Amino acid sequence: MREPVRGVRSGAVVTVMAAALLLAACGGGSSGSSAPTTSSPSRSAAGATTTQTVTISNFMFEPMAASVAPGSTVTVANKDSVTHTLTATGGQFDTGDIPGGQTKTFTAPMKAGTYHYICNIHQYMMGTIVVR
Ligand SMILES: [Cu+2]
Repeated sequence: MREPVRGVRSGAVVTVMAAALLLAACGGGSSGSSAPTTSSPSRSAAGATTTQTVTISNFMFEPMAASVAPGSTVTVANKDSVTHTLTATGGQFDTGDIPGGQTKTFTAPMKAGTYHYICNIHQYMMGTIVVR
């Protein structure tokens, strides 16, 4: 007659553990945000997307308006199969030729402001670097 007793006891232990798990889950949810942010780009106080990388694909810069910290190193990844450049129209920065599939970097200006750039090869390709 021991088996039914053991069955009841182990069932009670499982119930207690489940309750503890529920309590732990509830306790952790009150202060955290609902969306995990580990893989998202960090956000500046102004709400603009802050990035260290500009991607070129399909003859477009992404993001078209990248917010970066003064003097930061910005990586430009060319995902196209043709050569592009990222060249400031005011001459503040220029990656030079980035062959298809390759990556180059440039240094963002130290002075806060909005800097327009183009691809020197395809001058209809445009984007903006916002230093803040
Ligand atoms: Cu281009």
